[in-house]
Amino acid sequence: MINTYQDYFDTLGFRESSSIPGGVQNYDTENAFGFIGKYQFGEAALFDLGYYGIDQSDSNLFRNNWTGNWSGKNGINSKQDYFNNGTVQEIIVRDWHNMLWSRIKFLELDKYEGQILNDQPITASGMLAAAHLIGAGSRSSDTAGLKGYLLSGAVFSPEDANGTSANDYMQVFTGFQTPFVVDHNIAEIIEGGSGRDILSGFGGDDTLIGNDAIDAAIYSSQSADYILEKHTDDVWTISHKNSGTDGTDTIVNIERIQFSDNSVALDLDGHAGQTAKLIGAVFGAESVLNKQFVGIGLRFLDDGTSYETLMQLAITAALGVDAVNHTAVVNLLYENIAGFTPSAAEETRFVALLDSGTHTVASLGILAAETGLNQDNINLVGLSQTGLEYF
Ligand SMILES: [Ca+2]
Ligand SMILES: [Ca+2]
Ligand SMILES: [Ca+2]
Ligand SMILES: [Ca+2]
Repeated sequence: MINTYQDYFDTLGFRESSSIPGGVQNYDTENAFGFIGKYQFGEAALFDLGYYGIDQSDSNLFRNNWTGNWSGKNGINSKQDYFNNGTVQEIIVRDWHNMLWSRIKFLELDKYEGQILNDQPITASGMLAAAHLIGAGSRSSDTAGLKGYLLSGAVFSPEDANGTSANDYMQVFTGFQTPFVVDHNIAEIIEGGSGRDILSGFGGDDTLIGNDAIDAAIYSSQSADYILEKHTDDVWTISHKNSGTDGTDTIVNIERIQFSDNSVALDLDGHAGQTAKLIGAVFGAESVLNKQFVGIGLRFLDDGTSYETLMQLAITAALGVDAVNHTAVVNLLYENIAGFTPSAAEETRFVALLDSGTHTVASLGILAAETGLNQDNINLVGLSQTGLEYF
C-alpha cells in the first residue's frame, strides 16, 4: 500500500484533532493551550504564514490567546473566520509544510532522511510531522525541536505540551510520500548518537560517524565491489571500485558494514574478536570462515548476551549431551587450540580444574579462546586489518 501525501494529512488531522478521513472534520476545535483548527496551529505558525499578528498587534506569539489582529489573507479576518473555513485550513497546512521543509533544509537536517537512528527509521514525512509537533529547531540550539532530536541520534526526544514526543510522530508518520526530494549524491557528514545507528551516505564521498554502541554502515552493492581500508581501530575507508557512485566514504566508530551479499564486522577488539576467538576454540580455526556461525555469535553478543554465556551455548551446541562431560570438554578445547589430543597427564590436569570448580566449562572455554595460540590459529591480527565476514 502506498501512503500518499494526502494520506499524510488525513493522518495528521486525525492525530491533531480526531478528524476522520471522509467523515467529521474538526476545523473549529481549540485545545487547552490555544492551538486551533484541524491541524492545531498556534499563533507563531500563523504569524510566519502571514495570517495573524503581522502588524505586531500581539506581543507574545507563544501564548496562544489570539488577542492580536488578523491580516485578512485568503479572507481570514478572525479566529471565527479560521474556524469556519476548512478549505483555507487545508491550504495553510500545505503551505506550512513547504515552510517546514525549507527550515529542515536550512538546518541541514534533510540529510538524515534514510538513516536509522537508535533503531528508528528517519523519513521525510516523519521529519515533517515531528517539526509540526515541536518545531524544526534553530541555528542557535543543538537541543531544541526536530534538530535536537536528530542531533542526539534520536535518543533525546522532545515532547509537545501534551506529552507527544518527536519519536512518537517519527514512528506514526514513517513512510508517507511527500513532494520533497533529498539529494544524497553529495558529500555528507552524518553522525549517529549513543544508540545503535545504521547510516548510509548513498552517493558521494561521505563521512559516517556512529559514536557509541554497535553501529552499521549500509551499502547497496556486493562486498566485492568495494575496497575496505583500515586507518585506525575506529576509522576505516570504503571505496566503491571503478569510480562507483557510492564514492569513497570514511566511517568512524562504526562496527559493522552491511553489503548486499554479506556483512563485515570491524570490531576485532570487541564482539567480533570475541566471536572469532570463541569459534576457534569451540569449533576449530577454519570455522571462523563460516559466515553463519560468525553472524550467530555477533547477534548474541550485540543483543547483550555475555561472552561467558555464549561460550556455554557454543560448547553445548558442539558437544550436545557431552557438554557436561569434563573429559569431553577438555578434549574439544585442547584439540582445537593445540591441534592434537592432550596427553593423559594434561587431560587429567585440565579435567581436575573443572571437577574442583576452579573453572566452569564456560570459563575454561574462555581461557582457551584467549590463548595466544588460539589467536594465532584464527589469525586475529590479520582479521583486525580486513574485518570478519558474516551473514
Ligand atoms: Ca552522500
Ligand atoms: Ca559505534
Ligand atoms: Ca551509535
Ligand atoms: Ca558515499
